[in-house]
Amino acid sequence: MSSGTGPYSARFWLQVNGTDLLGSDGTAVRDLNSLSQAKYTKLIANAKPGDKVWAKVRVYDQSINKTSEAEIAKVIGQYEDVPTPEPTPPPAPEPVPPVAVINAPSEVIQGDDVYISSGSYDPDGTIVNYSWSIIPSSGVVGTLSGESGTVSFDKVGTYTVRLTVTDNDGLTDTAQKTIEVKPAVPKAFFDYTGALKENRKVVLDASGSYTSPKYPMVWDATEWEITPASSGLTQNDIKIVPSTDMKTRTVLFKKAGDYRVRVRVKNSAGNYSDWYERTFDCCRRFTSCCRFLCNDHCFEGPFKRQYGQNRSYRCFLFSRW
Ligand SMILES: [Ca+2]
Repeated sequence: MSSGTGPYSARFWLQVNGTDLLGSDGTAVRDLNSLSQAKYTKLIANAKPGDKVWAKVRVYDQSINKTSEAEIAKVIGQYEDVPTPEPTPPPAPEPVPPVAVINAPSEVIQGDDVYISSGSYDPDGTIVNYSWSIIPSSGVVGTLSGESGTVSFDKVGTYTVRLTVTDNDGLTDTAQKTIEVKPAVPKAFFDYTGALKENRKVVLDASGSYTSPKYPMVWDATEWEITPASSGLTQNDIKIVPSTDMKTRTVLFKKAGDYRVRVRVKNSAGNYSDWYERTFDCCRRFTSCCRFLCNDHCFEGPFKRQYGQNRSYRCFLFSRW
């Protein structure tokens, strides 16, 4: 700044480590209209850190015939190491949640062992936890943990198996599957021993009936129906020997003819079987009996030739064999 009006001139000195770069008298710039034009640029070649730089300027305002000086000294500093910028990492991909899958039958029999497993997977990682539940929990025998397990269902009904899986990112997914539990129904069957003749003892035995090993038969609940099947016969023609063992019945058919026997059994699950039924043909006491499935051709062909046609033969008729 100046209180005068110019014109102005300026003279610059510059030293590096005491050596004049612009001469001992400096370098002048003249006839300036403004002090803002008082500039001089000099490149210091081969400058290095630690070099001492000194500069001075003297300005002159001709209108007021005055001069003013200013000087500055500096040491060239070390270039600071500019750190190499870290490359911008690509954005991390969004973690993908796992997919929960349950492998289980949709229909099972009460009491049967049921194998249930996970078919779950994680598209971008691993599954680190399996959490199972079965609803309702009452009636469920056994537990599921980890990737699989075996359970059984003691009660008939509809159950929901639920699986929540957690992946290594802490993300979860849940699947559920419905299992229909059908009753464990036993199967009735009976056989007999003894001759099927008038007033001869015949033992009917239902011990060949089937039930799941988990639900033993309740033999006391066995139901027998032994009824005449030929016209002319009545219930009085059947004698049932009293017995508390319901697994078997000992009977006498008093008259020749057809009799129908059927049985049904109950197991400890409380389920009854269907009826199992057979029809017997009881012979007269002193007739010979043959034992084979019979049809209209029984008395034809070789049979007739072997035994002659004047003798009376009877066949056992096994209906619903
Ligand atoms: Ca994942």
